[in-house]
Amino acid sequence: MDVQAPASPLSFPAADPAAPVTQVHGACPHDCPDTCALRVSVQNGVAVRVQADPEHERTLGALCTKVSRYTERTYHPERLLYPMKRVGPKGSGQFQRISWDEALDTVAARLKAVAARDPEAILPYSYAGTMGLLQGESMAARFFHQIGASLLDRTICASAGGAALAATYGGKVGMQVQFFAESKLVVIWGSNPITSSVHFWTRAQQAKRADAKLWCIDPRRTDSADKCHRHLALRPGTDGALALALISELIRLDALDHDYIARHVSGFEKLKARALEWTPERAAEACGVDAALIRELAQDYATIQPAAIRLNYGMQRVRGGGNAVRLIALLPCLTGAWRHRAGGLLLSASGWAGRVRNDAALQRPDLLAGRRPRTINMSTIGQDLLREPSAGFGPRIEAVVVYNSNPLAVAPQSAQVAAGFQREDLFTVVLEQFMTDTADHADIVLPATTQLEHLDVHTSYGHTDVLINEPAIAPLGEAKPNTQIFRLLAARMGFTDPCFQDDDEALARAALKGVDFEELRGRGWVTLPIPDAPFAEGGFPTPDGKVSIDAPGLGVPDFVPNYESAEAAPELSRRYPLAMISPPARHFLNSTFVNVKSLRDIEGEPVLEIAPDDAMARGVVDGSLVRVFNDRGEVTLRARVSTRARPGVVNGLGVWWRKLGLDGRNVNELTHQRLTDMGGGPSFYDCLVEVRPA
Ligand SMILES: Nc1nc2c(c(=O)[nH]1)N[C@H]1C(S)=C(S)[C@@H](COP(=O)(O)OP(=O)(O)OC[C@H]3O[C@@H](n4cnc5c(=O)[nH]c(N)nc54)[C@H](O)[C@@H]3O)O[C@H]1N2
Ligand SMILES: Nc1nc2c(c(=O)[nH]1)N[C@H]1C(S)=C(S)[C@@H](COP(=O)(O)OP(=O)(O)OC[C@H]3O[C@@H](n4cnc5c(=O)[nH]c(N)nc54)[C@H](O)[C@@H]3O)O[C@H]1N2
Ligand code: SF4
Ligand SMILES: [Mo]
Repeated sequence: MDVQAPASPLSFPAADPAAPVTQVHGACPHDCPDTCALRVSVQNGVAVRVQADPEHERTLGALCTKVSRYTERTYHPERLLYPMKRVGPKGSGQFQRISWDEALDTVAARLKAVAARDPEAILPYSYAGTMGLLQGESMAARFFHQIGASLLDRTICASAGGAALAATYGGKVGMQVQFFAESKLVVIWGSNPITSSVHFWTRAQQAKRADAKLWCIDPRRTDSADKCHRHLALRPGTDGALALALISELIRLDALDHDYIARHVSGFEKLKARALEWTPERAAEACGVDAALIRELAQDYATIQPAAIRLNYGMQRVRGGGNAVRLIALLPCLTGAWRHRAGGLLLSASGWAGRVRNDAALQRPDLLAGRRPRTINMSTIGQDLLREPSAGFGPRIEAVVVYNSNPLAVAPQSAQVAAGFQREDLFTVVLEQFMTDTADHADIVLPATTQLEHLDVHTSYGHTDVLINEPAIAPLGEAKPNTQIFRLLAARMGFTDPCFQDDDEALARAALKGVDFEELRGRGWVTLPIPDAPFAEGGFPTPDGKVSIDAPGLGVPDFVPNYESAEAAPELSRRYPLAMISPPARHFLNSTFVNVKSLRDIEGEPVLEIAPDDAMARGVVDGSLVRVFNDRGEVTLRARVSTRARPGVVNGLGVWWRKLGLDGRNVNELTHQRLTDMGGGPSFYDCLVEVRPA
């Protein structure tokens, strides 16, 4: 099946090989902790190469395969270049080109009509298609605040872990990534950095060459796990049990830094009582691993210093994700690993940059003028689009404006998401670069620029630099930056506040506080002044400066089994005995790049990895098609019989576009909309299924 975007009548300009080459500072816009600095080479108005900025230390001289092919994405023959209106049924992908005037008038008229009845019936839906502060959430937020539209809780990725870090450390703060190179013990936990954070992986390799021991804690035997000394392949969602057993072993071995705990940790006695109930044997049973392996990890963590944990969001996409992150985050506090700059933990560094971001200036929440619209959780968009008006919920959602996101592919329980977006009475606007599954359901599609065509400012959640992205080329076709689209819509809506006239240059200058904009522009990035070992002497950003174990309103963290597990749902687990996780594919970024043919060719087809014994028991042979199903739906995938899958767990890789899959669906057909224990996040990896030959 191929993408059904209307053929573009415009061919892109060709570079003149004799023309001089200019180089432009860029920043990778993608939702990736590495936030690389780009150097874009331009020849007579055409971007000819996108490379790593060799001077940016964090980028380490190289981009990932995906983004080194960014020009293929920008000049993709299926780029959306004109506004379009839908002429066939929702989801059919039948569209007709219209003028910007017609598109803007149509959208403004419909939004005005809905807002006149109830502004909360309008929902903006966005995520991290671009992480840029301007094209992400600036003019768009102003626009929806002025309307008084429903607010969106952006939970789909990291909110359980984020809430857990905030409860424990007081913010999303952690080690600086470059110091992992000096660690002697590197624990890679719920993370596959060769895929998802290749620049961190380089640091881990540097540490390994300097004789560090590397552990990987992941149900899947990933490429990264293969290259670590030890791999602990636990069942999905059992990280909390493992962390409790590690704490109990640290206590038993007396590997605690009593001085650090006394001065910088509060609530340890209560945790101690709970942890001591978790022998390695008990945790081994919950995690489905050997108790000796848990003992070995505890022994290493107790004795090898400096010890650094690279935690990633993969492990918090389960019911107990928040509790598990809280427990793991305590480990370096109990051993005093934070005393060294190469010790501690990194899940997210975004809290550091949060100190210089001026989100209020960009997003202008004051435009709400005292109104307090309801908040819709983006992870339950399926059920919320289908909800009737009620006292608890408010009005039915009548209009959705999607930008920087592809909910049809990425949101859980796709059957409901699709049914919601297929509602005939729903007015849907999608700002996109491509005709995604979501754009197929739009009434109006508005063409957006890519990173090479617009200005932006970036912070990072994996390092502590801020970057600028200068436009390298003019917008292609009639595409416009998100900021400009919302500016034009604001004018059509009759909004008169002068903030709707701020141009991108003004927004860029307002985006950060305490950062010299000329310096940022001159070099392409600025490094924030963060201490090398930020918590060597405590000073966590909690109210009392201490690590909080018995957090207010939360109590002491505990192991919380998955919603869909033998412990919590024995009957369900008899019918659907396999746990499915759906981690990222290396050559896609969530659902972005699935339509870039050279990258899709590397990934091949949507696969399901299944362990040899599980395959044999079901008559599944390697390379055959399988039907993966549960009570919510089914999806056809290509079976890969492999020890990359542990017994009892199947791995459905990557977020494929539904229409580029094998049966017009993807793995989110099987996931559910129940939320994590903290932060209201989705529990994508808390999902039971059964598998049969197709
Ligand atoms: N190439 C590529 N890079 C990406 C992305 C992508 O899609 N492709 N996604 C980006 C995004 S949005 C994010 S949020 C970041 C971080 O993205 P993450 O989703 O954290 O990605 P990974 O580093 O692949 O780590 C997930 C790992 O967690 C494992 N895992 C699943 N369940 C569990 C569990 O219960 N416990 C433990 N211990 N491990 C578990 C998976 O097998 C997988 O190897 O990466 C970003 N980088
Ligand atoms: N089953 C399963 N589902 C998952 C995950 C998983 O591991 N398993 N991972 C989850 C995670 S961690 C995340 S973060 C979410 C990601 O969910 P999303 O943030 O929705 O990510 P993408 O699928 O990359 O979609 C981003 C879209 O934004 C568009 N875009 C990019 N730049 C711009 C721009 O400047 N303007 C406009 N208008 N559009 C732009 C891209 O073309 C792309 O279609 O998915 C989640 N879904
Ligand atoms: S996706 Fe990540 S590794 Fe690739 S260029 Fe962007 S920031 Fe760098
Ligand atoms: Mo994410």
